[in-house]
Amino acid sequence: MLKSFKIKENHPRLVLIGNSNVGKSTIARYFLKNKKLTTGAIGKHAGSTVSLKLYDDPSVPYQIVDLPGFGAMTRTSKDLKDKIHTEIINYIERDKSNIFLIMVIVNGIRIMDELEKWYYQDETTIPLTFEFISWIENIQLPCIMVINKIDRLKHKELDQILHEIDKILTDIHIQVKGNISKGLLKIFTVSAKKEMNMGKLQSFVEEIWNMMNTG
Ligand SMILES: Nc1nc2c(ncn2[C@@H]2O[C@H](COP(=O)(O)OP(=O)(O)OP(=O)(O)O)[C@@H](O)[C@H]2O)c(=O)[nH]1
Ligand SMILES: [Mg+2]
Repeated sequence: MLKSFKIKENHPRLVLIGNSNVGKSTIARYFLKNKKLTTGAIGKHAGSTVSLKLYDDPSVPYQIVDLPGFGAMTRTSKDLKDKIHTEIINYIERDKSNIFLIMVIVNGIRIMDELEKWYYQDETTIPLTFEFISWIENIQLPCIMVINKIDRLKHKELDQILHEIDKILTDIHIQVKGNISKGLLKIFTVSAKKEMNMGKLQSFVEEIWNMMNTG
């Protein structure tokens, strides 16, 4: 599926990764000047983006890679999910030198259910999102975690989510770096749809972008 996508040229890229329906395409749209580039990519049905999309907007200094959702897809077999998972990892490894930041996006409305299902019922497994963050740390790329759809959450619910995420990160020995280096740098809580905290997210991406370019 992703094999048709061949990246040849050297160009800096911002990579968006996360389960289906978390809002990757909506976030990509926010970062693009030419909003038409995402036409048709934002869908109500989970799994609407089934292949890797590369957004190349001449007004943005980097390209944006919108990766296919790796889970929770309807009408998707386990084999296909595993294949997508492998393709995502292969792509990142292959394109590592071009990637200046990875955004790991989660759906704030669903994250508690996911933690419940994957973590608290069976303490030997961690949700795929955290598996990815851990893997990104190991390959020494910078990433941020973005909790989206906070417009649908009460303050108390968001606090609880942040508390639980903090706990799981501690359990898997991942620290939020808070400065510009490798690994998990920061956690953002946003609503891409209602444009809540998106300015903060954009400023941070710009900050990293500037750091990378001034050495
Ligand atoms: N309430 C709310 N809905 C959102 C937000 N961001 C995105 N959505 C909605 O969530 C749905 C999925 O958004 P997409 O941007 O298509 O998500 P995606 O991660 O690209 O999904 P796939 O391509 O299927 O993997 C759409 O109906 C969006 O309008 C948000 O901040 N709040
Ligand atoms: Mg999409």
